[in-house]
Amino acid sequence: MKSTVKKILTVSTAFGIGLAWTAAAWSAESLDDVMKRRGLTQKDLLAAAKTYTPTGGRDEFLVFSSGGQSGQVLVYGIPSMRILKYIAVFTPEPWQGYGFDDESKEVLAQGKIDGKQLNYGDTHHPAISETNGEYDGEWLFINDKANPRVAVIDLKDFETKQIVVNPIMKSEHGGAFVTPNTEYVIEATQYAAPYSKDFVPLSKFNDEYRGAVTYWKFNREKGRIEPENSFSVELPPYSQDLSDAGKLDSDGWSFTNSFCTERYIGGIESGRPPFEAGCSQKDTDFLHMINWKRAAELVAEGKATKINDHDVITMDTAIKEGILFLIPEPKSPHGVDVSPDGKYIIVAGKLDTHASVYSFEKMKALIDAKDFAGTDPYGIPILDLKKTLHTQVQVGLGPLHNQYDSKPCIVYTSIYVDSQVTKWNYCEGKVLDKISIHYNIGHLMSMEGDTVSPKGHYLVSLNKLAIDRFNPVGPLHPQNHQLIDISNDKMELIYDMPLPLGEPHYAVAISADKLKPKIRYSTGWNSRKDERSEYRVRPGRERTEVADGVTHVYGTLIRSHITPEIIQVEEGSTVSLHFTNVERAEDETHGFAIRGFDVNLSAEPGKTVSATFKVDKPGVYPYYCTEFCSALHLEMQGYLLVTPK
Ligand code: CUK
Ligand code: CUA
Repeated sequence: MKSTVKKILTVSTAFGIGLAWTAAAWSAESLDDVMKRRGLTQKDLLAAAKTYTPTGGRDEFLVFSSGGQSGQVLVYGIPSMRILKYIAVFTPEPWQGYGFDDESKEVLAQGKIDGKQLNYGDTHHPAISETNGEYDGEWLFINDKANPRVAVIDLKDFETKQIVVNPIMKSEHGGAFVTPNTEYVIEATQYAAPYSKDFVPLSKFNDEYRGAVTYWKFNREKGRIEPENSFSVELPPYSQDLSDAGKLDSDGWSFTNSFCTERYIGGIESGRPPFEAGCSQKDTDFLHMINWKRAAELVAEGKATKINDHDVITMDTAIKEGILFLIPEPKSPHGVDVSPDGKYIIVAGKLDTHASVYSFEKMKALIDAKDFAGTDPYGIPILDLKKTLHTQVQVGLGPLHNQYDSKPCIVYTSIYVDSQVTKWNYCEGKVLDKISIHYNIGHLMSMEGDTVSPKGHYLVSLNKLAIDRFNPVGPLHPQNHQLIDISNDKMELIYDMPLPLGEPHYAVAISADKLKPKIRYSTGWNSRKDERSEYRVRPGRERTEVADGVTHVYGTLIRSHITPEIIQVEEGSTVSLHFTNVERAEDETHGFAIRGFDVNLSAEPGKTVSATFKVDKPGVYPYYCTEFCSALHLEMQGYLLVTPK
């Protein structure tokens, strides 16, 4: 062995490790042959070299992408664009046992609405926890647009730990965004609705339908949101949209834009035009500016009103205390993105070809001087658009979202209608470069691009349509994530990745070295509660106990036994199986499946998982391990015997 290695080394030193030599030595085909056969250009090769990751190689960045209507989060690497994991969040997912074991069912049950179990979500905006405005790689949050909820995912094990249901919203969109030290996770309404659960006629839209921004208090030590310490600020029934937290200069403030400030409520039957026409009567909508630090103090001072058992700062209080302001923004805005230094807020309006750069300093000066241009129908002070603008730049048709570069003053804006990305300088207000993408870009994402120190290098265009980019797989196409090299003056498209899950909205990318996921759990761990499981058991102590009419089986999983191998109960019993994977080896996950009970467990090393179900009928039910874990994997099985009464 040693001498072979030596020989190769000697040879390569003698001839030089030239490309031609390597290709000739390791493959019958030359690089030229492959290029000819596959019709590749030099440019393609360069792109391949920028993304190809040899076996065992690692990625520089990890991406957490929303999975849209799949209710999940997708994890992939950059630059390889290799998919690494789906994280089940609002949707049951059997591979992870999510929604199939008792522990994770409890998490999903936290997300019940009006007592009803929901089996999906519409995930839009993932947010990584921050310390001093930098991603710290500890937690991930994501919202559910369809059923206003926010989930907490632990980046130690990439598992969903908590779901909180918004107590006052019926529709949301502007979440999840975090404040610079993850004090709060922000969630903003989309379509206004009454806070109460009762019916309120549309004729009372202006008076009783409301928007809001909720500030979910995150307890970092516990790694959980504390609903009891969270609060909301009441907003008018404008359709609120994306939000962002201020940072550095603008820390303490949050920004939420809106559309349809006409408060139009549609109705073709009544002879009125449809929503899209009714919502386009004015030239501008409103950017909401909220002083959340002061708002939190007001709550502590007892100035909030309890609505649905939740602290709400009413508009009247917010106006009186000077924590809520409006600024006109070009019609139908979408993204609102605070610059890395916190000095500027860039808003892109879908119906305007311009992106507007607001100056926080100018906004603050007007507020301090109480220099307002008037109020809205609810008495909220409005700042003058012109007086708050730093500049407006024509970036293309249908600008949506903005992401920042590591180079100062550089921002990238997604251009939906033109299917382009525009690179521009927001300090000087000039366009620098444009690149066409395929097709219909929504969000875009640069590396750590929404933090105080973006990392540059790459940009991903998250496209709504794939059309002809991949082999056809029926009328429902995958989405297309396109990787763009932004390290040079000109943007360069280097990879297309199909995303066969749901519509990706936002995604966030973090330097891979900031993530420190664990390899195994402490033995007997309830991963969803982050504590030792009351059902853990050590090898040799496996047993069955009957308590309160439930047969508890305390079992273990290790190559290549399921202990116990025989479980015998009487028909009509409720069984509660608890399995602890007592492996210490990396990646030795065992599964547990049994016929007919919708039970499918995933027990990663150290984890204790449970399944409780009723056995109605006498019979023989084989069970087995679902992971091909060793040469004796098929022997990892047993029988549940249900005897007649
Ligand atoms: S949204 Cu989908 S492209 Cu929910 Cu952030 Cu803009
Ligand atoms: Cu354990 Cu197969």
